[in-house]
Amino acid sequence: MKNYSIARSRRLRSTPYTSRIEKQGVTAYTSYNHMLLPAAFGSLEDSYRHLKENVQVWDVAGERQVEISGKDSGKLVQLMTCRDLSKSKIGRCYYCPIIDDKAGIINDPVILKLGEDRWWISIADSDVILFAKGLAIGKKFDVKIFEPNVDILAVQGPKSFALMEKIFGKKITEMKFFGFDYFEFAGAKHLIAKSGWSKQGGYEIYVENTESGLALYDKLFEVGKEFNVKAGCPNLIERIESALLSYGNDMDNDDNPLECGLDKYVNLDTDINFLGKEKLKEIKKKGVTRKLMGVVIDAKEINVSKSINLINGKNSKIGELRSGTYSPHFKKVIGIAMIDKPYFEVSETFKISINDDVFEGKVCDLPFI
Ligand code: THG
Repeated sequence: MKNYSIARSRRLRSTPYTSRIEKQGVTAYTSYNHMLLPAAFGSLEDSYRHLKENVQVWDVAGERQVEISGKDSGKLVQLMTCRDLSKSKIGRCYYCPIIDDKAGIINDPVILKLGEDRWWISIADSDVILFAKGLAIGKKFDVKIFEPNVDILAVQGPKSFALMEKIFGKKITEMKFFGFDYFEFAGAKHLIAKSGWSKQGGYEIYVENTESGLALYDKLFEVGKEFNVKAGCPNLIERIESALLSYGNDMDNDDNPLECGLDKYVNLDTDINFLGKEKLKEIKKKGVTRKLMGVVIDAKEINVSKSINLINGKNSKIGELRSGTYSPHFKKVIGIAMIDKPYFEVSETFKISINDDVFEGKVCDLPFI
């Protein structure tokens, strides 16, 4: 496949870290919230192995924040998500599907409760700010909605704890998963959460003070030498093996959270008010007609740039593959697929065409491991 460069313009925003990662060998970008998101630093498989054993620093500034503050901010945030936030606490992060009135997923952000009347919605790739503003205008809510200058740096991998402890002290290792707190560095306070888009452990630093953030970026690499730190980015192999869902790839506005296995984050039995609640109750009562499942395919490589149909022995379509990669762990191709009823059973078999060759595959549960 021929590769093309990506044309730069104001519309496709750079991040404060772009010049640094370009010196450090970024080889591919994707776009995320109208911003450059690094997609590779050379071989995906080398980066995957490195991430599982060491520590990486990621420029994930594309995970933009939508700040919602004001008297009605709690009401607006709850209106947008099917997860019950009535008992949410300041200093905690919450993974929350945002859905519309038809229960179609708008986004699957991490929501941070900064204060009783102040929230950050750390978004996946869709324009949540427009949805939030539309709702606030329609409902005449007393809120302020804007995109603050926050550029996240993720520190991921098993050695991230030792590296961060060297810079910030023991307190940072005592934080709970999905908790956050503020830590001082080079004259600025940084919000740091124990979170990140890998299952290898680590932190996310929500950089508001760019100058201090860049000094911290350099410090992470200086102190990180002894931990074999490298520049990295969300890794396709690691995230599929870990079954971390990617909005726009694995699910989009035509899917609902129950089809996507996000049941844990759907609360229908409390008296909270959110868009799509009645619709979701109806879907739950009837049962879903398709489900996001894992698949394992007897192949050595795949490149998914659009949905690929999965066909059974009777030539019927049983579903579509939405993401996939070769997995060094399983020594096969693994992927995430939307499988139609009645085929969404573990061990259901199918055929798939990859680069004009036909391969055999099997449906399995998520997560794979
Ligand atoms: N970090 C931050 N913002 C983000 C992402 C992130 N915004 C976009 C995107 N990633 C949102 N998607 C996810 C998906 C999964 C998780 C986080 C963000 C995640 N899930 C945990 C899991 O599946 O084990 C736990 C969730 C829970 O149980 O609360 O971490 O990565 N800032």
